[in-house]
Amino acid sequence: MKIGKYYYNVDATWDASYYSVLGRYNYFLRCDSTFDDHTRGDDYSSVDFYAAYPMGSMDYDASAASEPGAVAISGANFPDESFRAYVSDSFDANGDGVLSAEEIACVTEIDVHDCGISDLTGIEHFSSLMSLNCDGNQLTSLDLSSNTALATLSCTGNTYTVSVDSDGCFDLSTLPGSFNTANASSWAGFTSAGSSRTVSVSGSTLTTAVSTASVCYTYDCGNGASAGFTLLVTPVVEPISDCTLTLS
Ligand SMILES: [Ca+2]
Repeated sequence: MKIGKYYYNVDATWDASYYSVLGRYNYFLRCDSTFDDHTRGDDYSSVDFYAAYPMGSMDYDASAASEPGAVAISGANFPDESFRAYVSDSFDANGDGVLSAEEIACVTEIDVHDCGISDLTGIEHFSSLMSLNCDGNQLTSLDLSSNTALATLSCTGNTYTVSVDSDGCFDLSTLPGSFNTANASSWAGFTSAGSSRTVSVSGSTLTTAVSTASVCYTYDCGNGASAGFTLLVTPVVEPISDCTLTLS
């Protein structure tokens, strides 16, 4: 089983620590060094095997994720797959799939430019973050209200493609992440040639002319920061109905 960057022995879950906890089981996954009564075949103990499948350096215990201040590197906490992979590769120093309070405290800079990220949910856990570069992604919103140490933000060139219906309407609540209409302002629409087009927002519905190719807005990220985002608009081509082709 792979957790974080390391492999653990799944068969060690069988009464793994029965004798250490009187009267009940305490399941965990053993690392290689504490599973010394297990015999490996040659194919699974070679230098090449260990290089390809690095073993955990300590037993995995899910209770580690419930330590004060610890955050599991999970889909629930970091929904965007690319951002989650970046967090795992960059900040999970011991590779246990969990950000400890100590690991979180070490994170002062995040540079995820051009990573194909559409949702930076999870950024709120990095309370020591001082510098964030998220240029060139597919972000449509950003909440930095918990990043009170942030001093430098670069958030440019974020574009996300949306489809409007034949009335030029789009439901903003379907954007990834936690887009809040109340935080968006200065709406502006443009044709592909750069001419202005009217944009109106009512509730979560954005309405614009069908000829609009892009919609720009300013977003209040909290904590005194703001950023500009762009929606690239693709009109839906609806099928022509009630059409009879007559051959003569
Ligand atoms: Ca960790």
